[in-house]
Amino acid sequence: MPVYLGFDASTQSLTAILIRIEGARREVVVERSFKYDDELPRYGTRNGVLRGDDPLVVVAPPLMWAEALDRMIASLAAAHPAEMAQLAAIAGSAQQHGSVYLNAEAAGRIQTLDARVPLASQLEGIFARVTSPTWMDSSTTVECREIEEAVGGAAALAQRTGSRAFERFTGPQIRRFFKQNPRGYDSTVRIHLISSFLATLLAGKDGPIDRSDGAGMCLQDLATSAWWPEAAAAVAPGLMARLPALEPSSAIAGTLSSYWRERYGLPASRVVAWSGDNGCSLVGTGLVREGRIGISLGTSDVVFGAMRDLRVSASGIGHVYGSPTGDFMGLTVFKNGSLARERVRDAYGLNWAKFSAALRSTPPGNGGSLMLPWFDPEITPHVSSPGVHRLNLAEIDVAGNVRAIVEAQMMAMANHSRWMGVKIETIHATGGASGNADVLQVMADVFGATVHRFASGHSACLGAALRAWHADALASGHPVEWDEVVADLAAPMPGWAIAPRPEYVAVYADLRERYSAFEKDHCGRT
Ligand code: XUL
Repeated sequence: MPVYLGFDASTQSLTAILIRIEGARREVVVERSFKYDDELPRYGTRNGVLRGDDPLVVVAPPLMWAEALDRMIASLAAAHPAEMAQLAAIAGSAQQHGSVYLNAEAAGRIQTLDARVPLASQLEGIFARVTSPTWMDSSTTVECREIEEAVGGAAALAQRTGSRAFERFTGPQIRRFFKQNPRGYDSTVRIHLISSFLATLLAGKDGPIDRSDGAGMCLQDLATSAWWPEAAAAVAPGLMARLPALEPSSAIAGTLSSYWRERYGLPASRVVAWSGDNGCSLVGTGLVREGRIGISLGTSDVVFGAMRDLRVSASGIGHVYGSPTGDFMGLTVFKNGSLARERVRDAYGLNWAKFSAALRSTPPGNGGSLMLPWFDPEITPHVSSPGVHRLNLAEIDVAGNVRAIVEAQMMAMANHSRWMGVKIETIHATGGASGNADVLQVMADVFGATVHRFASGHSACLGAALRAWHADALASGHPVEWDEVVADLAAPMPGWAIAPRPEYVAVYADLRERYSAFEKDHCGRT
């Protein structure tokens, strides 16, 4: 009975899910998660990241992600030895865009890890840059414009790679590093995404970047799934030689290296290419065909959906990435997600139960009160100077502010995802806040759509475990169709759905227009 392991190295935590597949019987046997701040306090992160004086710079130590992986595998091997002994394949998901810079020593060290010594102490000194820029970083506006200009403009870049240049994308981040620290760039021999870095550690050799996560770099020709040399030249000299191979998401990166087998008594499982969290969430919410959309309410709030044919966002607001299924996926990403909800909760000394009660005690539409919840610089719409703006809303109005932030997030998602061209009738909701039915009721009313949710909010991690199964079956010569892969474990909770209430859908149709105008008043570009 094969067992498959999925990881999700998200912004704030590492999650692992073990699934067992036995004919038509599929089950989640283990689900385990820890926050980096709690488990690994020595790295000094807050919500998984490090911030300095410049609010636009948001980084994290790559060594922390490596140590987290080592600890998680240690705890799984200790607590579930029987299941781990049957491990056929491992795949993973990671926050997108973040990059890891390895020096000339790295490949040799990773290949010859000593099973008697903990991983992190063996990796010290292999990084050409000790902190990695994360997806939350928005310090590269200048580099974005430089890259767009060099390849013939934002529209040309979007047409070829699926997105115009965004501050958090890996290409602009690499360019900024090259400009600010040319010696550091010179000493870099390999630049990985967080996903491919973690796959590399498991396989003990250089892992590929998968075409889904690779689309978040401004460097991949989306139609051919190959690096685009002109974009690489626009980012930094000699970049092509520093990039790993680009492979389909089902590629096998290698076999679990001797470090893991000897240290934790694991079998020679296949290591499948890791991917980005949004591609993995697409699989983990069963959205392998075009039609329905998913909304992930996590550190980032993301509207996403499968796309059969490449359709780029004409307004430049959204993205097209590769889907792990081999098709494409459309996304619109919002930075002020769960951390913004927490800022409001904490500002008024609430817990989640009281936050929900405040939502229930206020009318849909909030009597016309609005908030722009830009606690951090925002991705959609583009806002580089953070600030919270209120209209007809007193800061001391606790319940009004709670409703205002949730409505703002839902209205922004509904308005800015129109480019995806999907008539939204059904939403698959996932991520931490999808456990909150009052938040989902606002979602249903704002979108005018029925909302389904899942037994676990960890859809990216589940998607990674399902990808491990799919890739292992393919590599073994017994491929399983995607519809079959997601049929059971990635199906929404049966008998549970939140329907939109027509009288409030009408209220929001009007309020969405007013929200859009309020937004335009407060940002230069939408
Ligand atoms: C996607 C994005 C975020 C991160 C966070 O483009 O920036 O969703 O992947 O997890």
